[in-house]
Amino acid sequence: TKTYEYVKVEQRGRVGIVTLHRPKALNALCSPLMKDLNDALRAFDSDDSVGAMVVTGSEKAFAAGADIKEMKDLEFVSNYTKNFLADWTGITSIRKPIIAAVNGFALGGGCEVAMMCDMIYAGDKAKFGQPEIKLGTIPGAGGSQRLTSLVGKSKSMDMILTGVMMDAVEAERAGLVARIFPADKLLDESVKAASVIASYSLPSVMMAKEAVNKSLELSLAEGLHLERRLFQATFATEDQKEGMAAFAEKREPAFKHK
Ligand code: CO8
Repeated sequence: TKTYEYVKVEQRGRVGIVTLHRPKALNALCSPLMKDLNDALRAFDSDDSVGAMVVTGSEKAFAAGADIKEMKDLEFVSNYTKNFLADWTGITSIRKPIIAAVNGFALGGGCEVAMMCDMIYAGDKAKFGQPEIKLGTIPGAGGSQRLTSLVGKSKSMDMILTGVMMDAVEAERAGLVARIFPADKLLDESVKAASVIASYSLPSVMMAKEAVNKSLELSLAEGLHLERRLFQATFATEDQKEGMAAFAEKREPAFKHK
């Protein structure tokens, strides 16, 4: 496995784990860290022995945001001509499922990276926030868009306009977080869930992810059309035959991911 400066990678069974590792700055997302994160996820995405991924940080911080010290002297013209932040969206082109396992702070770009993943599992001490307004700026990597579709307009406005943080319980109640675990169990539980996903037919898992993500962009009619076509397409896989035969024969399926 390749090694990186700002992330650690590990594979457990069919699960690829990427741990953000910049402890001195609470995993502040400097450009080289974002490059390492994207490269590590892409490597797992194209690795046939991996079926799902977990992205995590440390117990104190998932990530405390974009690197403020790196960002503070940037100017509009170079932001625009170099399209600052455009490369952040690499995570959203990963096609296998990604669970964000969030302990501690997920602030600004950290919260945005977590929301680019497919679901968020939180440790019970996690804190989510979009505090950019306190720095004289606004969310720039999807905060105003993804947060609003996850928690609704009023809570999104509250977080983005006041900079107030949400704790794990509130974030779960609001729909930002899928499940909460004790902080020290979070990674193992996230890997366990990712292993369950990775045990299922990979083409169907990828189609399911694609269908859910498209629901956020397409009209209902277009979304239902896409879903029905993808559903029909699963019948071209050996795994659909195996899954349904196993049910009829009262045995466990043995998926081959094809
Ligand atoms: N950028 C750079 N360095 C950081 C960041 C950051 N976002 N967050 C923490 N650090 C550094 C601190 O400067 C400190 O370094 P040093 O020891 O050299 O002084 C070290 O990490 C430890 O931090 P603290 O001493 O502050 O730790 P505390 O436990 O006292 O506080 C907090 C923890 C509350 C998380 C605090 O560090 C904090 O408020 N951090 C900033 C949070 C923030 O404002 N995040 C939003 C950033 S803006 C953003 O994300 C814009 C997104 C737009 C898209 C992306 C653009 C690239």
